[in-house]
Amino acid sequence: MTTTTTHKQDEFVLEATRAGIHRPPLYKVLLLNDDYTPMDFVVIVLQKYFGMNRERATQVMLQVHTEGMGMCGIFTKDVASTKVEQVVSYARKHQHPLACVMEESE
Ligand code: TYC
Repeated sequence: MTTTTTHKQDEFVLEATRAGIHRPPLYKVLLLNDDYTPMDFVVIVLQKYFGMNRERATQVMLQVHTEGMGMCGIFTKDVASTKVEQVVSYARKHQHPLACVMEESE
């Protein structure tokens, strides 16, 4: 029973390999709260790097502020990594400690 299931899964994996149709692993980009970064600055970051309108950016910023963390979006690895670099670099340029991280999303 277990053997049959495993075998069937292997066949699907092999099929996917041959056809080149893997889903790429996806990564969440998260903003973390801190006590110093101004709220307006976080709203600007969410609009500038994550294409949110002002209303949505304000909602996400307030979620981060009250819950400690919030999601900016889900991206492929390279895109997530670039967003994290851009956000951190922009925050440091303006001397804010804003933290932005990525984590694999199942
Ligand atoms: N907690 C910050 C403040 O009170 C605002 C803030 C929100 C900072 C979201 C970081 O990711 C963040 N000024």
